[in-house]
Amino acid sequence: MSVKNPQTLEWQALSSEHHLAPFSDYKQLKEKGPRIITKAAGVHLWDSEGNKILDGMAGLWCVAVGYGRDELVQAASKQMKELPFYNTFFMTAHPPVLELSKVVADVAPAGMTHVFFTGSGSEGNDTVLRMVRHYWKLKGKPEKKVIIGRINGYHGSTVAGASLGGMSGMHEQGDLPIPGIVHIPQPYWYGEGGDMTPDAFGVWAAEQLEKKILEVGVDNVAAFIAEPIQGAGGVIIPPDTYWPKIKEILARYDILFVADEVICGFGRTGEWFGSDYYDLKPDLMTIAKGLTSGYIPMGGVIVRDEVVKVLNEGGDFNHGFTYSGHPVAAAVGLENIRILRDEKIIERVKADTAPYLQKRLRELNDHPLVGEVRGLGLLGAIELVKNKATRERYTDKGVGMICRTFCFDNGLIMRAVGDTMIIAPSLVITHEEIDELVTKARKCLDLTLEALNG
Ligand code: PXG
Repeated sequence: MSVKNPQTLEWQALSSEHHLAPFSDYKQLKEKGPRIITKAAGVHLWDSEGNKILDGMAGLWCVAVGYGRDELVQAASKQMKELPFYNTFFMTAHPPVLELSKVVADVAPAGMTHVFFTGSGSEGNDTVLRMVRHYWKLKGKPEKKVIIGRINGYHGSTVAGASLGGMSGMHEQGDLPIPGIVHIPQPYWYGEGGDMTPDAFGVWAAEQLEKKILEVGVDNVAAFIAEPIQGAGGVIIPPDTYWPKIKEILARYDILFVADEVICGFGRTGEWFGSDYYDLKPDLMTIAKGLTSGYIPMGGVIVRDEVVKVLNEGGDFNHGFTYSGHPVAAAVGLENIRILRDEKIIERVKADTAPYLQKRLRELNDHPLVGEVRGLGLLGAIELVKNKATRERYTDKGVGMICRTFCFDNGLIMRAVGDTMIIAPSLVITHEEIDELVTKARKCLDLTLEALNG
């Protein structure tokens, strides 16, 4: 590979010799070497070759306030000097974790006033599993253990997270899911709706929850977990009928509802949480990513007051992480939420940048490769197909990866989930940057089509 910067090769050699990367094809990574990202500002990244790239994925769905916010650096630095670490176990706490708990409760849906902090979204969902089973035991119903997730849902990569999720590629490795976790179909109309209308398919997909509850037995079911909008699964926006029907079913049965807000939380839909957008009233909400804008790792679970009341009467909860409520992460989280609130970033997404992005993205519908453009808030998906009318795919071509590579080479980061291109830019993206994103996306769609025809 010819490079402009000899250091690129040195770093790539270190990768090959010493680094085991997450979610990567190791053989391919060894052959090609990783692209080295060296700095960032706003919504742009630079690689070690000096290329400037528009980051259409906000890091990995997380850099809500954009790169380069000095206030977050200062908050971390001040906290590191004052108290870089202390734990929150065994009857101790520190100011940042307590202040952040209050601020998260302020922005959370009504009646959800307590937070259990973790180091990541996966740890958040491990906490969910432990907490809901503990809750039902305290309620005198220890047999209520089964958690229902969804096929192609994503809830993290720890053993519990990957089991709650419904990613077949993850289940194949490591003999997952663990016992006590079952899955129902996803509300992915474009991919799986067949001849049904979106509305009819939404009802059908929701009814699968009731079917599963009855199959497992309501006395055995602890909870249902779902992302308001599936992110890693391909920005899957359920038909309008889906969540109302799910809510109806949940109201009929005594089970907990867990909204995994790791992607939807902290403004991505134009509301603070996806649960606000769809009026979901969850009992627990998993959070991470936008909580600290990814500047430092932190996740957690926001818990409804009725659940907390039961936990409060239950003695020891034998669960926690060294870094639960880490003071530096908490200080960054506090400052991040202050920025989101003071600069009215989420209000701007809702009133201005989300409608603009959605309008501009839909212009790509006229492209011969594009079967559907969908999106909501600052989330978007572009389905690549061979035949627009029948939704037929290009089988065995890896069109998504071809397009993703063109994007990478032309200064745009879009993720490919199969043949679905997805975006989730920072919440601070401007109209001009949205224009840049859509222009680059169209160019890369053209290049992909040329490559397929060539
Ligand atoms: N829940 C959801 C909904 C997520 O999107 C997690 C939990 C786990 O969070 P941590 O912090 O443990 O990674 C996530 C994470 C992708 C991709 O390919 C998405 C995630 C992670 C890695 C890759 O889009 N989401």
